[in-house]
Amino acid sequence: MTQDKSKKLKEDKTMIFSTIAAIATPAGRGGIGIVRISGPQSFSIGLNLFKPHRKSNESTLCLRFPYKTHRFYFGHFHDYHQNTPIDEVLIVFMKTPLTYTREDVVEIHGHGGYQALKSILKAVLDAGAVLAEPGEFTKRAYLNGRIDLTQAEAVINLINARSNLSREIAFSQITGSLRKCILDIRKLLIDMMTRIQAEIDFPDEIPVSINRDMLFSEIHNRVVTPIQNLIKNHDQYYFLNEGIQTVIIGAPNVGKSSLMNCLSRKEKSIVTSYPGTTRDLIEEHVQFIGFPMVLTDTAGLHDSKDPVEILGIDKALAKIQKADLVLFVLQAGHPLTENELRISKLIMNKHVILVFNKIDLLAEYREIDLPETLTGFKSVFISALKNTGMDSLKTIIENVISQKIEGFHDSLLPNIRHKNLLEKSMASLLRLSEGLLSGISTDLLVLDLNDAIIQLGQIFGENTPPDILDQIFKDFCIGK
Ligand SMILES: Nc1nc2c(ncn2[C@@H]2O[C@H](COP(=O)(O)OP(=O)(O)OP(=O)(O)O)[C@@H](O)[C@H]2O)c(=O)[nH]1
Ligand SMILES: [Mg+2]
Repeated sequence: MTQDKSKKLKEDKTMIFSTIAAIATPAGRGGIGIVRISGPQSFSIGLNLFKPHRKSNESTLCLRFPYKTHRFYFGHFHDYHQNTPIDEVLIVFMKTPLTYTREDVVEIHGHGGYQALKSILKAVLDAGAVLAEPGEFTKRAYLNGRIDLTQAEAVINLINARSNLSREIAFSQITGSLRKCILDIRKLLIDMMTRIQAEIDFPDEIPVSINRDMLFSEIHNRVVTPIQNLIKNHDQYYFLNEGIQTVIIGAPNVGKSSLMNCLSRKEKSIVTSYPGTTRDLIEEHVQFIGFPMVLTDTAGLHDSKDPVEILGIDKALAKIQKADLVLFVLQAGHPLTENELRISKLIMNKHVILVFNKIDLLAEYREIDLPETLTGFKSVFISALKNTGMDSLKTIIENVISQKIEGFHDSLLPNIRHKNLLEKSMASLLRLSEGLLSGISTDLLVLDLNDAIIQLGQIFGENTPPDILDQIFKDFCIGK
């Protein structure tokens, strides 16, 4: 452990000395629910409040503490003040260091109702524990050195994973894959630093000065390229957890809200025969081939004088800018109006699917001329009213998603915090590379190298400022 890390650990000692507790399972009714305790007093609290149904007859166990570690025991959990039974529970005592937090941990598995769990928690708090902050168990796991910051962040990603792929990536990160990758890159930089430093400190003892060309290509191939790949992974996959932003647009009354309802299989948007029904943005989360998608229904785009509608149209226009995918709804068999031609110019540079709706009103298939701005886009014919053509539309959407994720077989996925630090270290490395080529003095090279090493270290939690740590753990749920 580095000096800085041990200093930080000392600063957090006051926190570590307390014993924390929280309900670890989601609120609401359930078969079982768990109260978790961690810290130096957790065993004595559990011992005090739990009364086993059968006394242990294991001769090896100490009489004062008659439980084996990591074993379940059945019995009653008691109120602290009255000493009356609250619930029938299973309890497990887990001795440090083989625990989630690396502290002594006790878990009480009671009945899942909120009142039952609240009573257990109250007894534990009355007995001396303090209520845990969100993410405090994981924060302790980090502060006690069991996991690094990338692994702690992966815990929250795993809990929040909305697609199978994001779950797989989060799990891989929990096992330390990203940490190892960054550590390897950083180790290379530290080795370079040692070589350069040796030349500065002992110029007479180093027979040949460092080969700057070799150092340059080493930095480029073994450091800059892997960092660039990590940043690319982030950019390609940012939508894994966020969801692919898909916006449904078109002129008023073409059937945008009807399409929204078909795709989300809900009566999400109001549908009427009056043009201008939808005013606000209406969002719904759906899944396509295991990927989350945020569908947004919008106000019909046209030249409106109605101040309320104008606000809705402005919101729709802003949403188009941010969208990953645009579903442009048009009426099948009808030539594009002037208004629709104007809309088509807004989406020229977007990923667009042309959705020709209301085919049920056409007696026969009629092709229409498309403006040049729209000819490159895939199109599909549907009837949102009759729910026909949806499978073809879904297939096209799935192809768009597949294209976006094509070539991604990597489980290394930096989050936005990691990406920012990777970019900062890249900037230092680029300065270093320029310095190497322009023959800058070795002392100055060391400064840039050192910056890059520090920035990479912050990814897994070395010298990470306390406010950043608070920010990371604040997003956790209580009990994790
Ligand atoms: N025949 C037929 N009518 C449809 C179809 N889809 C929608 N409609 C009808 O068209 C009218 C407008 O539908 P909406 O889904 O509200 O259209 P919109 O584009 O959301 O309209 P605004 O919110 O006003 O911009 C309603 O009367 C729908 O029942 C379709 O496929 N065929
Ligand atoms: Mg609508």
